[in-house]
Amino acid sequence: MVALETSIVGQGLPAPHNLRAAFECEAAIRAEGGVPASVAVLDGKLRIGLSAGDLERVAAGAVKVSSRDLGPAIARGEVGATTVAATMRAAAMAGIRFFATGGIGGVHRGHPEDQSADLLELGRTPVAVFCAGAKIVLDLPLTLERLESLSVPVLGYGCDEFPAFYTRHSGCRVSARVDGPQEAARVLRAAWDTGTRGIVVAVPPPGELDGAEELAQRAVQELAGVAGSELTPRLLARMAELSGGRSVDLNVELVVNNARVAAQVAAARV
Ligand code: PSU
Ligand code: MN
Repeated sequence: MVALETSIVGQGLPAPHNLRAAFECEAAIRAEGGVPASVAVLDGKLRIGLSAGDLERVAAGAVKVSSRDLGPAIARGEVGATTVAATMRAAAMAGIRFFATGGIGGVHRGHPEDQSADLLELGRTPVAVFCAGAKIVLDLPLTLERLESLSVPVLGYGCDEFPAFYTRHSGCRVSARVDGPQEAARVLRAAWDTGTRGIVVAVPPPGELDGAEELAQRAVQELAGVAGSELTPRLLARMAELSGGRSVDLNVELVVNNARVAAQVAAARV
């Protein structure tokens, strides 16, 4: 089983790309013989495994639900789109160890006090998060320092450099490289057997966004006054505008690629 988050459907991607990404991720997992489990808060419950209709409800409008927001969203009966942090919790509660997303949250550039709850959840919850690294709009060196402090392995899937979501290049190194599903599965098994909790499996994106760093600098500068849970969705939306939609196409491609790789590693016999 491979868990999927829905903040990417509710906040991260514009329609109709958000639902397309969700359906294509589920299809990619099934094509590898896996079972997709998209996660959301619906009808006063934390739901693990969604129907097409459920995903459409999330796409039609949902609040962003990180770990701390689970209680209020469930108790109030809100439609909640779960972030990496909240989805990791849900996956762990259901005994699911594999989870695919686009890119994890991290430490924001120029705002080191703004650290995604994704990092803390990785430090405490035993789930492998397959992602194209962390979003380029973040402070990647600081994000990797935090992950090191939290004892979170950052595995490069066929790469030595930590990917930056819209590009394979960040100038930062991963903590260990793994080549192929078998080796990845063996490393995950050995890490969990020795007390490791969350693990980042960083998969290079299947394409490159030209000028990604320049666009990221511009988006970060323009949104310097925005804080809190709104910031990441606003940065992604601005990257989409500045790139003329090219960041959105790449975002869909990379999250589907991550779902496929997660299913392949989940299926590996070790
Ligand atoms: N990956 C994507 N798009 C997204 C996200 C990840 O391709 O929108 C979401 C994830 O849900 C992640 C969140 O947990 O962005 C980070 O938000 P914050 O920085 O507020 O923790
Ligand atoms: Mn934040």
